[in-house]
Amino acid sequence: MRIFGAILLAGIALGGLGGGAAAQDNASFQSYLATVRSKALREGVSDRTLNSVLPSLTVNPRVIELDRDQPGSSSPNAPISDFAPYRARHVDAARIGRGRSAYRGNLNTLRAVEQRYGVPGSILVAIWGHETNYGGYTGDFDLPRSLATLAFEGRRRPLFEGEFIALLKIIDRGVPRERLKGSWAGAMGYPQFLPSVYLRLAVDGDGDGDANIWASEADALASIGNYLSNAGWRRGQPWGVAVNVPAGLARAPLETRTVSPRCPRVFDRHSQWRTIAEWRALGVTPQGGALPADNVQATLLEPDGQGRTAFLLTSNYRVILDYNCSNFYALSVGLLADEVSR
Ligand SMILES: [Ca+2]
Repeated sequence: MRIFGAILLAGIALGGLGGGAAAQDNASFQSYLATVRSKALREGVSDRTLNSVLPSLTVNPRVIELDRDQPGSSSPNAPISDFAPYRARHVDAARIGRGRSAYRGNLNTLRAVEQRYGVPGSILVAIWGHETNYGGYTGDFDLPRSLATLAFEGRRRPLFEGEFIALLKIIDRGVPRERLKGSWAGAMGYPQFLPSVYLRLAVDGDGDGDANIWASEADALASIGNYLSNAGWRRGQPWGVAVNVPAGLARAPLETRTVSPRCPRVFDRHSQWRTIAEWRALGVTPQGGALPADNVQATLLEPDGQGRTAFLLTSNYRVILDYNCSNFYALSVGLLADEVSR
């Protein structure tokens, strides 16, 4: 009953955003933008950029709606589903096929990026495939409007205000405003970089002097390589390998005892680190693929529980988690990469 009451009240509050309320909303949006303006000026954004962008902005109600619909954000204890169905959806024949064409079509670029950053081309392509279906969809929200709206709405203001100011700096660098399209939450271009990530890590891959992650595949792949290298990718090491675990393996002594400061629920599912030699001694065997070298450290993840496919994961797997902190995402990137380069 109390819940029903709360929903009813929320409905009245949202329904009341017409007419005078909307005008008031717009007035407070404009006064919020004035505070952003002075912060941005202090961070070196030019008057010219601020004068051309800020007056053009209005609140985007669709973006607020999407932000409030975010799944999972309110239920940290929701049960974790199985990986197998996710894998079937994300590493399917269509995505593998398109990945192989993307891989073959960009071989020279991928070789150059791999040489420079040490990250295999297949991993770059798999991230590109997961983020935007190899450039098939990159989002068409006007990013200045989306980010200003999210910062104004305030649920995650420090994050989005910072990203909005980063976007203004990108415009200052000479990237045309009309190029700045992306997801409703501010992810941009083929690699879906947030503006702050673009400023730090986007690079020019095709040599024209412009890091155009929206339209140049070479720039996008080089930027993903730079990102992963910066996050600690170890050249020559695999991401991980599918394994069989002996039925009697004692899991309790292997359970992790550390709590990660970053997305703890994701890291909590990994075992303690052991060398591959130690895993072999415990009876863990590869499913088809080869195990990494004996001295490589790896953790064990059994995403669908005991007796199902398990994975030994190296530190490079953690680098993929740095790109997007989800075990299902990182496993599915690794598995797609294996298929793409097969
Ligand atoms: Ca370029």
